[in-house]
Amino acid sequence: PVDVVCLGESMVTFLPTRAGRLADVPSFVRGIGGAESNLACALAACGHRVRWVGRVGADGFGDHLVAAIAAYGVDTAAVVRDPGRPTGVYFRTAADRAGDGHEVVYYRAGSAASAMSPATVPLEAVWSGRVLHVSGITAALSADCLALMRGLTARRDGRPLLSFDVNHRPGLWRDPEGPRVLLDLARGADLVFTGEDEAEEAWGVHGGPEAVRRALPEPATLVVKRGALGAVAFTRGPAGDTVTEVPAPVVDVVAATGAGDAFAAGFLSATLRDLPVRDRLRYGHLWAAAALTVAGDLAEPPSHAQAGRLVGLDDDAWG
Ligand code: KDG
Repeated sequence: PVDVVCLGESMVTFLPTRAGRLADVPSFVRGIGGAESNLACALAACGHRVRWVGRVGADGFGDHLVAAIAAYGVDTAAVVRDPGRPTGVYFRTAADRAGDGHEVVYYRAGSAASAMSPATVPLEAVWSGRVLHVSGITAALSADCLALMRGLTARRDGRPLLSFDVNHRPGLWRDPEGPRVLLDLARGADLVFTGEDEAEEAWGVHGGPEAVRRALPEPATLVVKRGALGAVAFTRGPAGDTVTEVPAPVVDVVAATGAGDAFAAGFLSATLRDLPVRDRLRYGHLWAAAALTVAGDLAEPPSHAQAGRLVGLDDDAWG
């Protein structure tokens, strides 16, 4: 029995050995990335049963990705290897002191994962968990991937809880109107994560978390992340509607990449353990804080025992 299935493209990532522009950085260090597998690795590292479903090339980068993700304890048995297409790769640079040089450059067009479709992805494995977690990145990869996302987000009785992270990546959309489809997809999910900034950029929603909720009333739970300000969860249930706001802890940010995935992982971990909404948000913040303080996509999340102590502190300690 699997707790969470994550579906999406994973890539080998290359992180710079020094700050500066892509044109100037002489060498990079290999890591692994991909929003959905980042979430899978974080959950598995904390003892949840997690499966990652995706497609990678039948190449060395594909071997590395599958092995590195499996090493976190994630079940990779349903990952498809494509002999005809390569594994996606991306490079990241870090800003120098003047603040110049933060770039994200993808080499993923035509990747094995871009051929994900309802026909090429093992749907039985996709729906085999208590939760299916997907993200808006997949919708941007190809027409086939968008068709897959439309199918997965179509409401169906009895399906596992569908968790959707909007993950708007402007660099992946050629048509500026493209990201509007993320709103339709989010409407079909049960649990949605979005940044307030993403909702503005992707959908033109201004006016804070309440405005985002008005634009997206369907999901039973909507989490609006506000960066250093914290996060707000809107829930709808038999006992009525609730709005819960939790401030974020103050951290020295090394790199923001992967923090959203870690937040969603912490929130889901607490959801799987039926903790109250306030604690779900606190777990999200704590796991995000761990990811914010490392250069790579992935950090070791705090253990349940450690996190439990911090989550249990009173509101003053969190404010
Ligand atoms: O959330 C982190 C991801 O953005 C990173 O791992 C790369 O999946 C990725 C993407 O498509 O941007």
